[in-house]
Amino acid sequence: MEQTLEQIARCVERGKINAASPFPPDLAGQDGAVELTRKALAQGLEAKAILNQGLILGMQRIGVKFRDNLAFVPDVLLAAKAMNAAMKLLEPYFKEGESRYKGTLVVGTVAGDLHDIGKNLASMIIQGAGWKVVDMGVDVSTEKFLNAIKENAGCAVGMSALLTTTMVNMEKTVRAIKQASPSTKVLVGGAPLNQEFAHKMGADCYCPDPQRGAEYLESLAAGA
Ligand code: B1M
Repeated sequence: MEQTLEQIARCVERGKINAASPFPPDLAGQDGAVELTRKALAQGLEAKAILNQGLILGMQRIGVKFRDNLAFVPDVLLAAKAMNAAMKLLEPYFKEGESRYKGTLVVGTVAGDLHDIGKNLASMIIQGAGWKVVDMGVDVSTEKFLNAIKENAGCAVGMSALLTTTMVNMEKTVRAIKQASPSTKVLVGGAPLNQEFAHKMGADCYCPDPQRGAEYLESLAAGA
C-alpha cells in the first residue's frame, strides 16, 4: 500500500494526470494520479493518508525542485493539474468540510498589477501543502484585502507584485493591513522584490519562491 502512495506522489511530482495523458512521455500508457488514487481507495487506504503521503508529498517535491531551478513553470502547472484531478476523488471523504485545512491564505496581485502567473503558482503550491487558498485575483485594492481579512478570520495574506510601480501599492496595502489587523501575517512575492524591501514595508515573510511561503505557513501552523 505504501508503494501506491509513493506512486501517487511520483505521478503528482511528474505531472502525470491519468493514463490517457501523454505527458510525461516516459510514463505514456501507465496509470496516473487519478487511477492510482482510485486504486488506493479500493485498497482501503484513508483519504487523509492519500492526501498527505501521496498528493501533498508530490506537490512538496515539485515545489522544492521549482525553487532549486530543477523544474519549471509548465512542470508545476501539470503537477497541480494532477493533484487537483486526484483531489476530486478524495473530496467526498472529507466530511468535516474545511477542517482538513491547516489554515487560510488570502492571495492576490496588488492594485495596478495584472501579472498572475507567479501568484497562481504560489497558490497551487500552498494549496498543495494543505492550506485553503482564497484567490482574490489581480489588481486587488487595499480595501478588498481588508474586507477579505474580515471575511476569513485568522487568515494570512499573500501578495504578489511584478512591476516596480506596483511595489509601492504593495507597500501601502501591507501598511494598511498591519494598522487594521496587526496580528495578520503577510507574505509577499514577485520578481522585483527583495528581503530588504519586504522588511521595510512590514511584511512578515519575503517569498522568493512559493516553497518559501509554504514553509513559512508551516512554521506558523507548528506554532514556531
Ligand atoms: Co509584464 N512585465 N507587463 N506582462 N511581464 C514584466 C514583469 C517585465 C519585467 C518585462 C520587462 O520589461 N522585462 C516588466 C516590468 C518592469 C518593471 O516594472 N521593472 C513588465 C511590464 C513593463 C509590463 C507592462 C507594463 C507592459 C506594457 O503594457 N507596456 C504590462 C503591465 C500590465 C499590468 O500589470 N498593469 C505587462 C503585461 C504583461 C502581460 C499581460 C503581457 C503578461 C502577464 C500575463 C499574466 O500574468 N497572466 C506579462 C508577462 C508574462 C511578463 C513576464 C514576461 C513574465 C512574468 C512571469 O509570469 N514570470 C515579465 C518578464 C520576466 O519576468 N521575464 C514581465 C514567471 C513567474 C512564475 O514569476 O511572477 O516572479 P514571478 O513569480 C515567482 C516569484 O516571484 C514568486 O514565485 C514565483 C515562482 O518562483 N512569487 C511568489 C511571486 N508572487 C508570489 C507570491 C507568494 C509567494 C511567491 O506568496 C504570496
